[in-house]
Amino acid sequence: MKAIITGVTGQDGSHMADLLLDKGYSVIGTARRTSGSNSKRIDHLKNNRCFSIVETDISDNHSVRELIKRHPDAVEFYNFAAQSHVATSFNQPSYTFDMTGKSVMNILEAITEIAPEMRLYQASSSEMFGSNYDTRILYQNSYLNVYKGNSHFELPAFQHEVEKFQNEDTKFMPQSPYAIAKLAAHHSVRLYRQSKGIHASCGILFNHEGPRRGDDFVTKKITKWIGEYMRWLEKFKATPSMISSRCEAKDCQTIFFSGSQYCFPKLRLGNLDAKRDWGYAPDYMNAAWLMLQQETPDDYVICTGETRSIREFLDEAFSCVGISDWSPLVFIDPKFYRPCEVDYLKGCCKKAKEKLGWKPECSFKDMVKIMVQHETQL
Ligand code: NAP
Ligand code: F7E
Repeated sequence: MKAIITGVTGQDGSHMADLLLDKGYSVIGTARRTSGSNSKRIDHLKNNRCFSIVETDISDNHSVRELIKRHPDAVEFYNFAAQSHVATSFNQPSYTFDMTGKSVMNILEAITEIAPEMRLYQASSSEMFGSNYDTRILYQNSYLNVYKGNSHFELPAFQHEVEKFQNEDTKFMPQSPYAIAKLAAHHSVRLYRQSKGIHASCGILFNHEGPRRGDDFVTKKITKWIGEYMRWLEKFKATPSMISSRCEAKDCQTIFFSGSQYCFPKLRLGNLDAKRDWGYAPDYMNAAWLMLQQETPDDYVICTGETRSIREFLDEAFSCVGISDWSPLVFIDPKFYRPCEVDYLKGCCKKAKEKLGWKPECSFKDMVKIMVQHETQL
């Protein structure tokens, strides 16, 4: 069996290549031309005879058609290619719309015309929910009413918990050019599924992380910094407790050793209060594969059902290296605040559990540990 993966040089594409090769597929990965090499996530596959790379830019209609013409026998097509950074999308909105949104039309058209039996996976995103969530009341371990939208309502006066969540029925309310582009692609896939009858499914994936995460995403940025900081301490045979109290000054951007000239830049971050439902990337690729094994194409939310703030991620990550108070090491830089934020994400993947038999395997704690260990052991 043959499959095509766009964006194979990225986090998800590279994990998907590993997963499919393990299952015995032959994999055609696509990469766009760049002036330098960006193949570090797939270097381990370069001698694998079942893996090859084809140069393709998904924003170029001709290039996508040629790809499918050359491999009409591929049974599955996984589209992970995108400008995937939310903050960047505010500075490059049209580019993001073209790459992340409009390009998907090239893929849909080419599959419909050249290989209508080919099954398509589109990487949709929880960012499409933006500022919206639904609410339900948990009472004596069962859910009572579900309230649509994030409007306020009167709570009945008995013992209960109110849970805010997003699932396949939650209305989309995108908060960034990235999310708008993803939503355009999401609806295009639904339309081609309905109007042209192709087998195309969207995975509405919540944030998923791991050592292969891009450097500018918050989890990788934090864990990478921890790795570099620990190596810096090691170089001077120092311990975290030898750090000078000078760095506790709010506007101080550097970390010092007591009484020495050695310094290290603090970890610069933006909004620490946003909440995300973070899972482990390889688990999520399994869900994407399962979607394409179904007889009927459909859209699924993929998540852990747990939500945590960036502060909580910092607590967990620093605790892995024995640091309980990270506040003197972090500098809040307004540059990393977004013009519009997604404050709260917590998914409900009941449909994926029931229909795909999928559930997340790796816990939040283990995922953070894997990321920190990867960075400290480099
Ligand atoms: P990523 O690491 O940023 O990878 C994106 C990939 O797309 C890279 O291989 C990149 O190539 C490629 N690409 C960008 N523009 C392209 C173009 N015009 N033509 C061909 N390839 C292009 O992203 P990821 O975290 O693996 O995410 C994979 C997909 O899932 C993305 O579509 C993302 O938006 C979506 N998603 C991600 C998450 C998450 O939490 N990770 C959640 C929901 C949805 P270069 O190496 O050349 O840059
Ligand atoms: O931000 C806050 C930031 O960039 C997470 C992409 O894969 O997941 C990802 O999008 C949160 C935000 O991911 C910094 O404001 C604070 O609230 O790691 P992120 P994201 O924006 O959630 C979704 C599902 C996708 O689809 C996307 O492709 O962290 N934050 N300080 C920061 N974020 C960054 N990047 N850098 C900071 O310094």
